[in-house]
Amino acid sequence: MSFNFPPPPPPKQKEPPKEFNFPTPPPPKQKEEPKQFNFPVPESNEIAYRYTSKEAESLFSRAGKRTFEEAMELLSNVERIMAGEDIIASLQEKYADKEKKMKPDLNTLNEVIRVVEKKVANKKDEDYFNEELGKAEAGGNEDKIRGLKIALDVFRAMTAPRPWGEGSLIHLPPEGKAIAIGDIHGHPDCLRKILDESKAIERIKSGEKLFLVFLGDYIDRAKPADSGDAAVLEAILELKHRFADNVILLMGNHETMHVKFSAANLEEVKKEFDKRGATVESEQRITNGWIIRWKDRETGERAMRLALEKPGGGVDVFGESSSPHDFPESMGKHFQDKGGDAYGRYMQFFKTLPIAAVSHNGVLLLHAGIAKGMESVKDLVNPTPEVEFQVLWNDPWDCWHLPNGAKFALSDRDGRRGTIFYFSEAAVSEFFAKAGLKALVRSHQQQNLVWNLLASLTSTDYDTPNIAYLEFDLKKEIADAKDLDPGLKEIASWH
Ligand SMILES: [Mn+2]
Repeated sequence: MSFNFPPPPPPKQKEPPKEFNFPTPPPPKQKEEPKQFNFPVPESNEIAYRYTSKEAESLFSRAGKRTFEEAMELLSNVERIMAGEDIIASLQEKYADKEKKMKPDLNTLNEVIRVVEKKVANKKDEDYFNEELGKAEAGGNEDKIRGLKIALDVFRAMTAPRPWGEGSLIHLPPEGKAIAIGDIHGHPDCLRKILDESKAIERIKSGEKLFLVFLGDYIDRAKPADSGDAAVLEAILELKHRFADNVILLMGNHETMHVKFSAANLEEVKKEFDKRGATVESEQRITNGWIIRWKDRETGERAMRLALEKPGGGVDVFGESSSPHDFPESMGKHFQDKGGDAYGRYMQFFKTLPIAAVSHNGVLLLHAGIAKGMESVKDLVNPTPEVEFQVLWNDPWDCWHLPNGAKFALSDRDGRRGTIFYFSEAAVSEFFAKAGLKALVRSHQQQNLVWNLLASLTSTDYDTPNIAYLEFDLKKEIADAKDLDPGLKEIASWH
């Protein structure tokens, strides 16, 4: 993949305020500097783009079209796989049909697995199976050929380097390629274009060691509003179900936000609203949570944002028209009377998502940013609520260098003063030196940029799939983020 954009003009360097009132700097004004992010964006994806990937097409043929029961069954299957029920289960699923046809020498898949396990234990290599397969082919024994082909597949699957989870942190395999995918936000067309353009499914099916790392924010701000969230969730779940080892789903702030809401106590929620002067008009019970409607939407929205103050323990509230937090509503529109149940089940799932992935060549992938107080990647294994909150919410300071060499500064992004931090190059640099890292890949904002240590992928809720993903090699040694993909250097040159 390469980014063929004209090099953008050099940015306007912002002067730091003369009397910098640390630790509450003014928020960056990204929206007022469109020249920095002047990439060509197709006017309409659906019209401008001709899909070519049959695999992506087939993935989306059912996405968002399942009944409630079908969607929840898919979710349960994925939960089972993610709970560590391992490769054997997914192989059994994969070969369920073929197993029925297997006969004499290797007559059940379980027997194949047992034989392969022995070979793995005895450190036999792939040549053993290739030799046996050669003999069977020479002998023309179709049953044996079929069984050995499956055995070879099983052997490869059991001996291949796989990503592994350590608490909330995923360790990527030491070789292969990774594609980091930024916020999808309920835009199935954007996800489809990414899968189409990268040929990811075809490549995984052909045996390429390719890992898709989704950086979170699958939901909210959907397009179409009534089915986009369901379609994206079903597509990523089907991907995870079919290619459990190749698909990594990280948590974003939108997932955690809804989880926090679904765990909130209604009386506590109302108290938070009262404190902030927002009047609750009505409340509707849904599974594991509530949809609150307030009289004055603006005051309600403000109250909602302020209610996020307490990391890990705060309350979060969603109003009837509370875009960009409209996932409960979109589930209601899509599954009607089952919408609340679907919402509740997805909340259970979101709670289990890891928050970061790390590669052997020093790339750290997460939704938003590094956290104040983090000393090593081990702090992501079982993160404190504060670290987890910041990983999902923090932003890079838009000039990258905070005044006076500061590493972190409190942010008041969206009025959430007190818990979100801006981080500077100095912060990343210091953390990377301790942690042995080279590049941070994150998304979370409407900007696409590469600085020396940071690659930020724009959110697809602005219909920009072509710059919302980044492919890189997991083995190649890199010095910094600019080495992740040669095409990115062009973008990097302006800063
Ligand atoms: Mn986000």
